[in-house]
Amino acid sequence: MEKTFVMLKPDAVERNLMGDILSRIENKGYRIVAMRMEVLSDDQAKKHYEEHVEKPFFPELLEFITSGRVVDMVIEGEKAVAGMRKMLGATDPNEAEAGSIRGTFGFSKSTNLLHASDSLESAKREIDLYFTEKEIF
Ligand SMILES: Nc1nc2c(ncn2[C@@H]2O[C@H](COP(=O)(O)OP(=O)(O)OP(=O)(O)O)[C@@H](O)[C@H]2O)c(=O)[nH]1
Ligand SMILES: [Mg+2]
Repeated sequence: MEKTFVMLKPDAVERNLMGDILSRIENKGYRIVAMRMEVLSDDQAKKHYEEHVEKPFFPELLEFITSGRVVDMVIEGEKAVAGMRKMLGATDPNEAEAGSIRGTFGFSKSTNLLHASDSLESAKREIDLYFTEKEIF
């Protein structure tokens, strides 16, 4: 069993896609271990996306990810890290597989609905950023 970190981004919440996305995750058989809605501070967003802070697109990413409510989640399941990335689809929704979440609902690379950890190592780091050990049993 693996745990991974997933975040519904402000566009997913704003567009009332929470239910659709959560039911896909549940229908897949993954367990939603922990979940919280919040508005990220600049500081939290910089920690979350630390590998992108120097990238040219970072100011746009920072503005977007702090622009509204997000939903932080820990998802558990067999091979859940790679499995959730597959469910998301490619970063650019216009290149994402048709059946994926981004491929189904998304249309813009900068507002692509959700985030999921890209490796077990990132999952551990990101889960620790958002949840305490006590919350993720
Ligand atoms: N405008 C713009 N945004 C980008 C570009 N590359 C990445 N981003 C944004 O930055 C986010 C993080 O980039 P990556 O970590 O490479 O992509 P990802 O892992 O599919 O997306 P996340 O799950 O959000 O981390 C993406 O989800 C995009 O919204 C780019 O070239 N231009
Ligand atoms: Mg990423």
